[in-house]
Amino acid sequence: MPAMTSPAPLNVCITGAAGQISYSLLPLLCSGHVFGPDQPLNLHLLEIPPALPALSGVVMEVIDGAYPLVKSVMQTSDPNVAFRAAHVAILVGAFPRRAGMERKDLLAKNLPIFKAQGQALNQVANRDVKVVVVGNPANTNAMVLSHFAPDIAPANITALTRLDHNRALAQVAKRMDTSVSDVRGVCIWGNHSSTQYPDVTRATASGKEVLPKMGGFGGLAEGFIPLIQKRGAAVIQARGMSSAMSAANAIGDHLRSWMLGDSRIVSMAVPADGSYGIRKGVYFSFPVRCVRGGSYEIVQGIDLDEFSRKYIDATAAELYAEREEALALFE
Ligand code: NAX
Repeated sequence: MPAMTSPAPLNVCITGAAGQISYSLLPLLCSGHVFGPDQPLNLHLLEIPPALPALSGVVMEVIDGAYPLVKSVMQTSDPNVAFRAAHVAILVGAFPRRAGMERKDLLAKNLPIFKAQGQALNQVANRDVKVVVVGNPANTNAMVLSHFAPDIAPANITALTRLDHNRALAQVAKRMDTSVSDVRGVCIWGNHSSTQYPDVTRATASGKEVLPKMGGFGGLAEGFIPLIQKRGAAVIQARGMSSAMSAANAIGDHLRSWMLGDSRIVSMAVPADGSYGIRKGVYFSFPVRCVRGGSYEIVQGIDLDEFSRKYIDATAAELYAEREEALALFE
């Protein structure tokens, strides 16, 4: 019988590794849930210096998890060390939004972080590194990162809108009294912000149209759409902290679909290429189809009604404005 050889380890970098999302994400990665049960990993964990003591506790827990797939764990505060030879980079660490801060202030605080991380990725990461930006404002942070990483293909940099996608799937399944696995055709357009457009106008659940059950366009506008747009805020209000378990699960879903392929249409914020009239230069969430081996394509040919177009234009306008603000800060 031929000897079974396991694949070479994947170098997976997580930034903000001592934070709450990372704490929920690490068990999913280490157990093989995301990259497969035979895929060994080298973990590269990045934190800012004040959080390194907390990170060393997280590392002890990873070791104590005795995960057979984890071949090594590195902890550092230097992006040039953390991103070295990275195959996958999960950028969770970001400057948090404080009370009274506007989106513009958040952008200004995060720009230097994503500029420095883009430059480091460009220098030391694997040339085909797959990047998912989670830290907010995620779409525009991805745009900044890509700008400062000119040797990494822009399509290899993405931002997370899978949590919004999953929230929409779950609410449709609940209203249609069915399982999430029977729901098709849900997607998120635009920015991971309160302007995002969770689109269920063409969705089906167990083959049945969803729109009539959701109260038609009026019902969507009054109920479903604001529910999804404000779900993150509702979790913060109830829990006193932002979504972490569901965010980690969504990161796992995003990477699994991207790396291993997915028969369903999913949502990812990716570089706009002119599809659906969205101008190049922003990272925009589209419905995408992922093909095994790390490629994806924006689903084409969707006939958008006037109702959807209005929401898509509004979230695009927000991203164009964020891009202008970021470009002004580059000066
Ligand atoms: P935490 O505050 O628990 O953790 C963030 C960690 O990042 C901290 O340990 C901090 O020390 C570290 N950090 C800060 N700057 C860093 C830098 N320059 N390099 C490396 N590490 C750095 O936040 P958590 O709840 O984990 O959320 C992290 C980010 O995810 C936030 O920006 C949050 O807004 C964003 N989210 C994005 C979501 C999405 O769907 N795109 C959903 C969940 C979440 O709200």
